[in-house]
Amino acid sequence: MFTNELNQSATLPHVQDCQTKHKLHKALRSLVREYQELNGTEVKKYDHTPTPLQMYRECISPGRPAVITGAIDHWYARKGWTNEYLRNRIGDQMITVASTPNGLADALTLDPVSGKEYFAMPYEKKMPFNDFLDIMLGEESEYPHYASLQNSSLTTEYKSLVEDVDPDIPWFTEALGREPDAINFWFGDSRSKTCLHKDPYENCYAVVRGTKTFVLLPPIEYYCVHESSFPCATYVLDANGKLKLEPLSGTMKTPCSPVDPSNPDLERFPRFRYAKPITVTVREGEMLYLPAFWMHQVTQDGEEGVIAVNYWYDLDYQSILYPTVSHLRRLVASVLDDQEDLGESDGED
Ligand SMILES: O=C(O)CCC(=O)C(=O)O
Repeated sequence: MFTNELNQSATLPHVQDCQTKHKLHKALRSLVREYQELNGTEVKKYDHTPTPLQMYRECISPGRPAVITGAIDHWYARKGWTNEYLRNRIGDQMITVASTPNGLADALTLDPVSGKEYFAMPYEKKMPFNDFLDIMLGEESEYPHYASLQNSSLTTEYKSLVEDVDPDIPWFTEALGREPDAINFWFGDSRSKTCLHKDPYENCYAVVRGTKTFVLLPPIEYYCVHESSFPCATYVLDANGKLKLEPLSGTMKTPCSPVDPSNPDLERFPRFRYAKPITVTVREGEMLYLPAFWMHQVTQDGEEGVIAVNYWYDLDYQSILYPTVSHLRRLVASVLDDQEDLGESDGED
């Protein structure tokens, strides 16, 4: 009788559901562990520019990050981008600057007014480059400022500086067989931080001034980052010139990971304990190769601000990476976390 009851309960849908979920959790943890055992947490270091074949075999094909020294030594920008030069060249030009009260753009943020959590986008304003540079050099400003526009900003807003760097990373272009899609110019200081996210691009990220620290997680550790969908809001100025969050109308939600990988709250995000975050410091003159879909958080440090230029190359959509990552996201979100579909958008989220 007792055995029969047990057998019956085992066939009840909610019990089956729990068992399936338990098996899935176990399987996903094995996947993460196996990848970690095979790859470790090593980041390759090159003290010279690698050949295209070396780059392809050792980094692009296995999807492993690398730090390369000496790749941008020949750029005029390396020594030539002094404050004086930048003022002469682009000082009067209007540039787009992102601002948030806490220095975190595109981040999960608790709105103190409504008590709700939003995916918060920064307040974007235009200002002359000279005024922005004054802030980077220490002039007081109420909020952090970050020149971090990502629509190939170097070739649009900063096109007077284009000649000071290479139009592509030649050995990387040859390894991949295509030209970069976008070249971005970044200028910020330690008050601004980029939260954990991933991009559908192969990324060659060169630091021209200061230091950037990346916390990296491979796409397989996607299981660990508790991605979820949140309503969106944008920072706007209120009547007193203070930043406040304004929810976006409509029902659109944006997926994002709420975990801070440098200081994870393991009670709220227990799956993060299976992750093995890799911290990489990229110094002036160095370049980071960041493979597509690797999750990354970025902080920066430098006395006169931190300048970087990065090249985004489209990933190879025919490789197994894209459908695998999409599948992993859907599996974790819809089956394990009982969430709505995260959507097909695999953009810069
Ligand atoms: O430098 C930063 O703050 C962010 C860089 C980044 O997220 C990227 O290059 O994809």
